[in-house]
Amino acid sequence: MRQRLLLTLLLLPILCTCVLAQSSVEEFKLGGTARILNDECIRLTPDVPFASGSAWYEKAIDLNEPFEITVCLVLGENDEAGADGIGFIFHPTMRTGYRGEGMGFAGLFPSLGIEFDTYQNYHLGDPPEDHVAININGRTHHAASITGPTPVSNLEDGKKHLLWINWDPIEKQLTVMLDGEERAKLKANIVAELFGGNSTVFWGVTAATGRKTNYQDICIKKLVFAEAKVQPAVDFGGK
Ligand SMILES: [Ca+2]
Ligand SMILES: [Ca+2]
Repeated sequence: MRQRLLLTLLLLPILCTCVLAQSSVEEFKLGGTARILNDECIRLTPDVPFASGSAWYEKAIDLNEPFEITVCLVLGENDEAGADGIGFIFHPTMRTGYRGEGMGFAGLFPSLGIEFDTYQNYHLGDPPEDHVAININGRTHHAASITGPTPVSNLEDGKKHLLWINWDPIEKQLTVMLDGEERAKLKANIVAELFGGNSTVFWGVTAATGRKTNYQDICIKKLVFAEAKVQPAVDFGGK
């Protein structure tokens, strides 16, 4: 028994170095209109027309290990007059795709995008409600969505909406919970099927406004992930 305890204690530091817990806004590379708001929050866009901002986590992560993103989204206070929403992007380089209705991942190949869309673009098949969807490889039309679009109640209420994105590499399952409810789930071998066997990706978050506007923030609660052992050279579009 004592031996087992000793073994556990010896193994503990090894296990702990695999998965890191980070929670600082300083660890993101900001582009466009994104600015640090306070210790916890980044304002991706101010409430003005035709703004776009991005925040990329500075280190690439290893998708062969679990990751967990716990953040709050604030999607502004303009409902009818609000746009466009917030998108999460996973991509081998730190490059933002087409923004605005493209949610920051349009045109990026290979990529995985999770969108929290607050503006109905008819030509992309957006439902009238605010919605959550998972799209891959930069295709933003919902006919190509692999999960969703799932309509949710109005997100543009000025409040913090708790978001939890969890990747389980054993079960090969990506789960998206918003305000305590499961809003998207994807069961797939993301590394093999989407990223061609490359488990090293960057992740970032983007937002934009158009003629309709909102301030849009992300507030970091807890990030748990494994840094990729070999960090790729940073290809930062910085748009
Ligand atoms: Ca939209
Ligand atoms: Ca809305």
